[in-house]
Amino acid sequence: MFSKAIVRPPGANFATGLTTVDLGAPDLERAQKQHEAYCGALESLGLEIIRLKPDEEHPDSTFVEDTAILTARGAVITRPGASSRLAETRQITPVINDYFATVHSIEDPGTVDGGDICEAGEHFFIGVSRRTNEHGARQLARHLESFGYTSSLIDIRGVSNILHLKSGLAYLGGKQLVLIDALRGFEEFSGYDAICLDSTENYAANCLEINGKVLIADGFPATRSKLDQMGYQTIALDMSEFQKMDGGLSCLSLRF
Ligand code: CIR
Repeated sequence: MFSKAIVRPPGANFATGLTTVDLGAPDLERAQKQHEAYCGALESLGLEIIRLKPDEEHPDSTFVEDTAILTARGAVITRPGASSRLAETRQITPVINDYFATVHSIEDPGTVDGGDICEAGEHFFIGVSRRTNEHGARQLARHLESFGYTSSLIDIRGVSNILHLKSGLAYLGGKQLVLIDALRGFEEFSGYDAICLDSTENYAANCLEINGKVLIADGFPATRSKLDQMGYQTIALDMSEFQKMDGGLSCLSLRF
């Protein structure tokens, strides 16, 4: 169960952030409204929202998930793989220190983006990507081991069209994963049940199980109905402006 979520609304410079998708420039006002609706959904699931101020120096800082890995046994401050995002951790560290007794950090030359880290109960999948390098992945694996968790590294550098591991993977509890086709072949997922997505709905893979419900991006009816049919209670949220900046549902919060 989660009780809190750290969020940071998008700042005035949001549209100047990094993106690899060609969906046009985001509309700030719409993004702010979508962010508010996201916070409202988290509140409706019982989470207290820790709302940080927009950070006008870092246009991607609304994607707070990339700056830390939070677990029930301790936290790890990351070292984001994009140089324009490196200093975001300076702002998040004091907030994490307020809530966690044990806080480790990823050190140079390691890089880790939180979007590459998928918690699956006692196990963590760590994506090695264009943002998370092998140094960072191994450092994180050691920190997680010191907390008593196991982990496996998933090299997604050859998988096209996903920025982070969780752009194509979600864990819904038990043995249940949501997976895009391109990730199905990894043997690390073989002991799990996978909900596989229609290729036109890959963006919906970044869904978020919170306290018994599943947040899903709006506009992906096949995925939503698959989840509904399996008995999940879904809440659909409009994510259009964040999608334009390569962001998904998970990246907008740090949950613990
Ligand atoms: C970036 O490229 O870093 C941001 N525009 C998007 C980050 C998305 N983060 C995530 O999926 N965890």
